[in-house]
Amino acid sequence: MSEKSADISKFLSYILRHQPEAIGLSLDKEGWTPISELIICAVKSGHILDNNIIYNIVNESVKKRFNISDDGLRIRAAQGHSSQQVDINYKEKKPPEFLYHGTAIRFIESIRNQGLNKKDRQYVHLSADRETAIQVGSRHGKPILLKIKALEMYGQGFKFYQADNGVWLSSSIPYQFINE
Ligand code: HQG
Repeated sequence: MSEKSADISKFLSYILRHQPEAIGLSLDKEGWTPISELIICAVKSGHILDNNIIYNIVNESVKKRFNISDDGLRIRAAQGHSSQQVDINYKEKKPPEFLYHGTAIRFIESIRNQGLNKKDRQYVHLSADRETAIQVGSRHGKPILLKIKALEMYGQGFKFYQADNGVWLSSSIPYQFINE
């Protein structure tokens, strides 16, 4: 992804996950907003955006960060929200035996005390593969990989969800289900 695309992708993530009101945009409960309105609000606030730019960013995203509706008219972020406007009705799903979470070594003491919390987002984010988890952890500093006993948690009544882009979500992970 070019430098410029990366900036636009970050802008879209910020608006569609966290602060739609920063450009006067509304999202529905499922996180959707009309692409036409996104473009109008973005342009009004000084960001160059059009249909082509949006479609390119969506298609270039290896992580499939954004979904386009079947009719091609609406867009949403697949996961990662903190906006109160959004409460996506993710489908519950039985997880594999283990899921992974990458974090920074500097957080580990606090995680030992509290387990994994969702922090500013609506869910704790987990991945099915170690590589992705390590990459996610590296965003915060020297990474450490945590192995989550997901199926055991599920067996004890904890709920798991999977976003359209494959990212696993759960409300919290008590430390007893975490292997360092
Ligand atoms: C940590 C990206 C101390 C947690 C990624 C993480 C992901 C604690 C940080 C998605 C803690 C929150 C989400 C505790 C959790 N004490 N630290 N008790 N509990 N933490 O960014 O999982 O590229 O909100 O380990 O790919 O890093 O943006 O979550 O380090 O899927 O599309 O608190 O964002 O996607 O950080 O990343 P974040 P995350 P995008």
